[in-house]
Amino acid sequence: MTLRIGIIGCGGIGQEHARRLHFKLAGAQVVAINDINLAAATQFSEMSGIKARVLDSDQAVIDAPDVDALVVASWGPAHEEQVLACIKAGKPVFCEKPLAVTAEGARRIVDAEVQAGKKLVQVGFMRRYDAGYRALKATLDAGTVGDALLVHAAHRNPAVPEMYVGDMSITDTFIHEIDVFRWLLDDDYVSVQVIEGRKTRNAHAGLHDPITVLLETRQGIRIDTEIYVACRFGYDIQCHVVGETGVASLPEPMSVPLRSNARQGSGILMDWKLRFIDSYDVELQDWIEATVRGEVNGPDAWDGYVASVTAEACIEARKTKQILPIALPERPAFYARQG
Ligand code: NAI
Ligand code: ISE
Repeated sequence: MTLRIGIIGCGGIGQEHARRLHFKLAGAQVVAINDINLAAATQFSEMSGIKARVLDSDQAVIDAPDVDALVVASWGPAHEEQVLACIKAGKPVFCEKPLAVTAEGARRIVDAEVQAGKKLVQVGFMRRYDAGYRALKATLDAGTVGDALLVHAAHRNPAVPEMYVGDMSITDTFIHEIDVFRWLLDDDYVSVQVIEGRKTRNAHAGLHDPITVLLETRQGIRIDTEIYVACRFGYDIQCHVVGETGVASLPEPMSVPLRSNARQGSGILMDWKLRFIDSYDVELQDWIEATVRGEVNGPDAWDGYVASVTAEACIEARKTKQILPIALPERPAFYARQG
């Protein structure tokens, strides 16, 4: 069966997902698209060669009888309403992060899905599909370094645009770590502290950069993460898990080690798209196959909700300069972990 897909939001990542779904991955075809900028959507449909129907509203894509499933890649503030509309229509939806821009909004999605009685929502936390993170998780699950005690991590971007301001280091960037550490450690968070230290002169006026986030999990694991989005030197994702008998680290992306000109070293990527390009492919191929089986296999609405609750706690902790508790309701049976 070919899964017929509607895309809502044809900006940077919407275009990339549309191309990979239509041309690269197996079992899917993009049949309808929408963007609030209809001219841009039309141009994309033609220029990309996808030649999907361009519909004049998000709801028209959701309602289209030949659309089996949706990809929501619009701006974050539009996600909640669009995902709720997909649930109402009974259609599976892959929503880019964040699931919603508030925890309350994400909770409304969880409640609507539970009410509908069927899991339909997957959130675009693609790091769970990255070969490096998967190898690290397999190492931890095998007990190779014993129980995890500490995590030292970093999320470094070379630069961010002027529109990236305020708490986006948390809501746009650190949100990936929030999700991936829960999955990696099979745990949830109980407290958070955010520390603003010396600011780099390379950050623009609206941004305090870098920051450090300290999370504590239910099992007492302490996680420190540096978020440094004007670091200049590269897109650099680090994760080192200290266990009782050793340290397990996220593998570096492949790069040819060089000895040349009296120096030795290897390259660092500059673009997050290149760092995670394979994981987007694996993520969406898995989504296509699970959707055809009528399942949600990846990060679900509950994961999206927990990420939003945690992000809000981080923002409050940053504002108050306090160590704050993270209060999560019990995971509903509807979202019980598989396996
Ligand atoms: P973008 O700004 O390039 O594209 C967003 C598009 O959505 C624009 O074309 C805009 O016109 C359209 N749009 C806005 N509101 C809309 C609405 N109500 N209905 C239809 N279209 C609407 O942004 P980008 O980078 O593509 O990000 C989109 C989403 O994907 C964001 O939530 C972002 O956080 C997420 N993202 C996820 C990444 C990941 O690694 N998983 C990487 C980059 C973005
Ligand atoms: C961007 O929106 C993403 O989602 C990337 O994966 C992340 O690394 C980057 O920091 C964000 O700005």
